[in-house]
Amino acid sequence: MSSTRLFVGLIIVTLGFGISNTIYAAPPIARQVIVPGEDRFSPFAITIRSGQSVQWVNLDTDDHTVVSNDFFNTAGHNGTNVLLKGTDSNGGVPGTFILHFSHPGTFVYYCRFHAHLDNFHQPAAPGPDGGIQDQNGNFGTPMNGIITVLPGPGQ
Ligand SMILES: [Cu+2]
Repeated sequence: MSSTRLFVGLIIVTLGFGISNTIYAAPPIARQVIVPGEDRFSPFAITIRSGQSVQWVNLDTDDHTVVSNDFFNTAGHNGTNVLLKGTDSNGGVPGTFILHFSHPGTFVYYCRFHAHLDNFHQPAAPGPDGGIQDQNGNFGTPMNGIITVLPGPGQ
């Protein structure tokens, strides 16, 4: 092998390591779930691919939480119970939280401040002052959401 070919080969190997290091250090955020200035996750349901990440962003002034409903969850991250700070308790900036999903399944979650699980493991509104408010001022809908994780490339 000539020294020129060896040199070119080393550059390619070096570039290859650089690219893969970048990918593994910062998995791309595929989708965001926003908490607007009220007690709900938006959108309620999202679909991603295995290998992708979801970022929650709390734009509300109030704190919220992301709690996994492990009776139904098959996409991992069982036991998730994270405080998602609102701007009032986070120095004026939205609190954020990221989960990376590495295999297909379903991730069902709720906010424990604005929903609780009933005897059938279904989210229920805490009422009368929590959850999503309807046109009549009633808080009948619990704050919850669902992520469907489809197989990723090559799965
Ligand atoms: Cu909440």
